[in-house]
Amino acid sequence: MSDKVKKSNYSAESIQALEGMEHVRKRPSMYIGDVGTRGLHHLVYEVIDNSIDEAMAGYCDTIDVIINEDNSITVHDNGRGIPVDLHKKEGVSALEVVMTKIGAGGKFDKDSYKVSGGLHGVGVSVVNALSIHLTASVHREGKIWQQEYERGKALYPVKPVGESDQTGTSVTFTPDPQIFNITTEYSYETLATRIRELSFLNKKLTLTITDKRHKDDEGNFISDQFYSEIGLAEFVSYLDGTREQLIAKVISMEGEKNGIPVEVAMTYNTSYSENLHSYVNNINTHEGGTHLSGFRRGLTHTLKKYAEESGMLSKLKFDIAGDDFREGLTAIISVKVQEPQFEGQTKTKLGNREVSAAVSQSVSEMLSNYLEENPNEAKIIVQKVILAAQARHAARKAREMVQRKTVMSLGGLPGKLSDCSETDPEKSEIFLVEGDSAGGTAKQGRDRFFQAILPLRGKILNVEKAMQHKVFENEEIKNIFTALGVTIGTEEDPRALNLSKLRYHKVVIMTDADVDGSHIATLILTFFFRYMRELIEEGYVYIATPPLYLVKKGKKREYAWDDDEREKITLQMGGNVSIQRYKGLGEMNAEQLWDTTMNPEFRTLRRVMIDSGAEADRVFSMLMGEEVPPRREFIEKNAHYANVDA
Ligand code: 0RA
Repeated sequence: MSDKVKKSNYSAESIQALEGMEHVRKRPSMYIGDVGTRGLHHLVYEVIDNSIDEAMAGYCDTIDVIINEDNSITVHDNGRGIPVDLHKKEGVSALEVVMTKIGAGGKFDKDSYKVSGGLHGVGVSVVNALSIHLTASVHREGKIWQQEYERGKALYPVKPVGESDQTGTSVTFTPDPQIFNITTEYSYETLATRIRELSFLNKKLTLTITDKRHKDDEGNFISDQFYSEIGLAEFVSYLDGTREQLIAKVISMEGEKNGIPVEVAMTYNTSYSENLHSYVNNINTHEGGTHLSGFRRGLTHTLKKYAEESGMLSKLKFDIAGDDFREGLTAIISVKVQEPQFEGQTKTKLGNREVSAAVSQSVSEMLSNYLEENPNEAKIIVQKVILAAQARHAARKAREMVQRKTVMSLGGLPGKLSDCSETDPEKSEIFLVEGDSAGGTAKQGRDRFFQAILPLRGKILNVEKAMQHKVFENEEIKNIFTALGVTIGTEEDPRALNLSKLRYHKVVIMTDADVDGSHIATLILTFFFRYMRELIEEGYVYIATPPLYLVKKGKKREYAWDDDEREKITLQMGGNVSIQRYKGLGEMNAEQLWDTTMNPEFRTLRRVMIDSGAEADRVFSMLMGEEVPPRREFIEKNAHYANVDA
């Protein structure tokens, strides 16, 4: 490559960098969520994250955060200092690249845990772009290096401004009021809360926060120092401080599975509530995700197994449910994932499928060791679980007695409907199941308290091709209307759909995971789209996702939802496995169907949404018209993962 070409490449790249920075200023919400107080505080977290990365790499043990008098923020760390030497590809100082190039980040070390995908990890350059002024100072190689920026643009090349026998990085930024036009005022409490949390999540790291805007009565700045010697266990004690503990010491577990570090701390208290918090790369995953479901599965499995083997359940006449294992539980689960995929409404739900099994196995191993080594605590926990199960059972019986009467007196429900006893639509679900045999399995497998089953005979009428009166005369369709409690006609409009008596807020289409099943699902969706469109628009319609495979080896059993997952599990089990392909729901027994597809704790429901009514209209008429279409693809493309947590 000639020099000339190289030069033009550089200028092209610097133009790109500039465009990147301008894009951040044009669309700040795309990078930091919003430009209100949340986004404003997010800037600080972003800068701290970079220092935390340096701490996680083992080079930094102190991070100081200062709210300056003028409401600017300084974050200082005692790490190695961001490199200041020439970045060969960019032709400027590495520091300048980190500060001005969107997506460059500070992550030169490939094996650090990138915090990409969520709100964090967008890079300190984003903070720079959204600051009216920023100063970066690096103590490194005996000198203090400095560069300043205005709205992301460097004011001069990196230069030495003094001598230093220390190393570290210091960033001071002033958020741009043009961007944060509601407020640029920082809240000490908000920042301190996050910093406290970070200290629990990163043990042996000293974090301080100082507010130079105010002095206390003795003339000192308000300041807090956070340090956690043992991390998550202290977090749990902190959270459970006012609750009566069942076991003396917080259970603390640390392990790694398939390259995923898993840390859990948990305890039981005398309350009836569940207090679970989960983190991925230090980010609070409010919406949960695969790590959380993996934890729940590991916990349930291990405690259940221990309880059964200990003989403590021998007198119990009913089953123990997942909830029973978590009554009075306070737990924190923290995982580190190399390339996290964040999903959900607030992008705080972990989507990585592989994490679920890693966490569940890790938790199972660590917890069974704990139970073996601490038989007294184990006994206390199992007793608590049994008590929870008994209480739940008694409460359910009482509710069912009352509700059975109301359901009977209602009358008029289709004979094929196996209704649930719950009468609050918000808590009720109905499964529309293909065929009587799968319907029978679903009926046995369900939780009859809140799950109803309506079996549908074979292929329901293709409403796209049928005249309206045929649709309303159709037995299956009449059954769906009456089961759902949906009528046509309101006082204002005799032809309007009336959802006011809708009996279930989750209407779940559960069909075989094959082409025929997809076809039936599409027929039902077509009917909903044409005759009960609001049901979809209100977010009540879901598609169940039964697994495709059961992989077995010895006593080990794992389900797989696609071919990749099946291969992964096969490898994990060390090959030589037997694989069962589920051709239909009917091949699963009731327990398997519950475990994989119906249990709110472990299932994935996909909520059907209409992105564009016009496009949906086009697709349905195309799909259900004369041509034989790729229905399966359609369903997969159009059903979005729903945020359904237990
Ligand atoms: C990569 C390499 C090196 C330092 C850092 C990143 C670093 C980044 C940040 C961001 C905030 N504080 C930081 N501290 C360090 C140095 C590599 C070396 O010295 O060889």
